[in-house]
Amino acid sequence: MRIEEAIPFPYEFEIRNTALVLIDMQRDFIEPGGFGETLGNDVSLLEAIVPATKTALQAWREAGGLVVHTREAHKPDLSDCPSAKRNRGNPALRIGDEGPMGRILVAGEPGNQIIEALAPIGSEIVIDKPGKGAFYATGLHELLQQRGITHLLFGGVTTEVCVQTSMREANDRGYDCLLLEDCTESYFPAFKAATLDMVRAQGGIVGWTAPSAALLAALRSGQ
Ligand code: C5J
Repeated sequence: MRIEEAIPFPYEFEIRNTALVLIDMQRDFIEPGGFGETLGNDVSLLEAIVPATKTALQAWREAGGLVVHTREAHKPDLSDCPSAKRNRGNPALRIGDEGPMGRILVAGEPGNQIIEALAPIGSEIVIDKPGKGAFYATGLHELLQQRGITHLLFGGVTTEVCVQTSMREANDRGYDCLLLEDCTESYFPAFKAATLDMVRAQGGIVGWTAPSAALLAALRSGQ
């Protein structure tokens, strides 16, 4: 398969060697009334990517592609949360505190669940990650290697934090990565734009970007 419109040049992949990785589409970041909103963020920016992401996810499932979901999630005893992460900025609500949707960024809490529209199904991989990157302190690389995955399509939030970190980690591990432009978002539009530019600069130093419509077209045409 080939995504002709990909920047900085066409992206080639085989479905059997490619996974769709959706980063941290969890309620606390995306839904009104969650942790993201308590921090003063406009979550409607993030909510806006849900329809395109859902369409891409459904098409990828129908094509038989592997799906990976991640959540930024700590153990209930916070043993995997460095104090530097918990205390930085002296926030009113810290990781592990009781927030509007349960304990902030703690596995198993209501706010830590992936939003209903994109909920994992069947044998899709779900990774709870204590860091920003999906490869740090998780078994993701090994799981992908076991399945012969060499290419990753990324979506999720936020573009410049967990998505970009995960893409850079993947790049260093040898994956060819493409970021779906309309399936990722930031609370800061300028940061999203800068990240897309950074990823594809210098001949795709981190990878490629493309609109999800280009992926859908490739899947439809089978080429
Ligand atoms: C993610 C964050 N998922 N912004 N987390 O990007 O802290």
